[in-house]
Amino acid sequence: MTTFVDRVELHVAAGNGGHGCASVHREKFKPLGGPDGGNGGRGGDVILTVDQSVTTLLDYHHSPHRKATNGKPGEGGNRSGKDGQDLVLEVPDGTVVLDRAGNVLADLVGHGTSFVAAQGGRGGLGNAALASARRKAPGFALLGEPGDLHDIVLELKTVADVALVGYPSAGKSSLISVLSAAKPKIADYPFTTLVPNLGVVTAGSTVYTIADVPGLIPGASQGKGLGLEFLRHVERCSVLVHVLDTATLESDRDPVSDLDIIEEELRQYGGLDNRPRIVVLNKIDVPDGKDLAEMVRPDLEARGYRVFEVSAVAHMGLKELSFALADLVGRARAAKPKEEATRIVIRPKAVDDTGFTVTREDEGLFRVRGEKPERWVRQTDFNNDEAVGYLADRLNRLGVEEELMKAGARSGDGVAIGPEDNAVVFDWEPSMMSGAEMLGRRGEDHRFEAPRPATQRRRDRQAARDEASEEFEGFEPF
Ligand SMILES: Nc1nc2c(ncn2[C@@H]2O[C@H](COP(=O)(O)OP(=O)(O)OP(=O)(O)O)[C@@H](O)[C@H]2O)c(=O)[nH]1
Ligand SMILES: [Mg+2]
Repeated sequence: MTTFVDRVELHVAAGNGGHGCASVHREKFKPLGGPDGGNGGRGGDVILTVDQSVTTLLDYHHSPHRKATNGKPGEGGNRSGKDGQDLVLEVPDGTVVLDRAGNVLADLVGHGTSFVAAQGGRGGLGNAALASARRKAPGFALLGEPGDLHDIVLELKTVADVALVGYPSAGKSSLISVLSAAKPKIADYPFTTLVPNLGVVTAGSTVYTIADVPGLIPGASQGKGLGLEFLRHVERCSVLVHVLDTATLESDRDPVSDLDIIEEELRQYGGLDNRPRIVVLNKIDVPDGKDLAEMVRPDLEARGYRVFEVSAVAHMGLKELSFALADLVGRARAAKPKEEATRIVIRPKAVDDTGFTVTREDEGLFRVRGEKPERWVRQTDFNNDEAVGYLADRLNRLGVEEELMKAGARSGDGVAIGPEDNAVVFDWEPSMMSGAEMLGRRGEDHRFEAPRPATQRRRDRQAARDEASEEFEGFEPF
């Protein structure tokens, strides 16, 4: 059974915003007391947060679809809808968040570090909030916006101070088991370790973490053995330890050439050159091992390595090793800039929402892109003529109409607001976008639809307006 997962694809859905409410206050003897529809609640965010007690992404492997709750709709009597609840997903320290194209969105290191992976939709304003001196009794409310939907990849890069690298069966897991309280699997066949092990070592007053990765063999960088994939778990370590086997019986191997081969694989992987390294000659409890260790020691020291002779099984040389590591870790920590004491919350970059663009796409088709116009379109209930009129007013005030005019749009041309696969298309009429009409949504090809003649459109709009105003007859100004 899998118990460790270090890469998952996760589908996160934030909550939708609740719709605003269109309602009219009613009281005895004062039947139409003015708009009192409340705002919809905000949809919940999906937030990733580092929890140091979590060590694997296994949970997300089993259930990769996660959704925050929706905001509740507003209600009459000026009651706002409740906000949706944020969904907090706990991830291991060192989780990297990527988009599907492999771009890094966030690198979550340190307990409590958070990342908003999907932002909840805004709630729609109710008609009470939409009332103004000019629009005293709006007969419409804004729709809640859909929450973000994202496919993301989580990749774990273990955060350890010290990483052990070496051939299979060199004794890496054995070392972790005697230096720390961790109890990784140990056996006399290669590739016992299939996933990294993590242990906590206390040496004097220094506490540090130590991790191993599955054994490396020549050609690992070409995918031999378990390949170099697991080396990402040593990327964050500050000290590298070469664990060399002095008791192997393979004729073509010896500690020095083992070291050269592992170094070559590390070089192929890249990015680890600046880590301080030490060499551990393991298994000196075996008589031949001790002899071999003594033989190769000068050679290794001549290459600039500090060399430790140990036996994981017979507990020899461990204290010296663990204090030397503590010293190196301490120096590395001192050299690092102080970590922020406060929790870091990383939010996706805010999109520039100040502007919009108008492009001519086709004969008689213009496209408007921009954060605001697109949001406003999402907030609009197209079954409500007044709501559509309000949208037109907002677009005009932003200057969309002016830009369309400059771009050469003429009465009757199509105007699409939004991306190609999810746009709302209007028949455009200068300074009269009210009564605009949606011709196609989501994949329908609006260009095949024959626009109605302008006169017909005008008549339809007038009819709709008459209908709408009838509803408000007898309204008292308030
Ligand atoms: N005699 C002796 N045997 C050891 C020593 N350290 C480890 N071994 C043995 O070597 C074998 C491999 O040990 P592991 O700790 O599983 O080696 P590893 O480097 O983690 O191997 P992989 O996980 O396969 O990469 C086991 O049979 C251990 O008992 C030692 O100091 N002396
Ligand atoms: Mg192992």
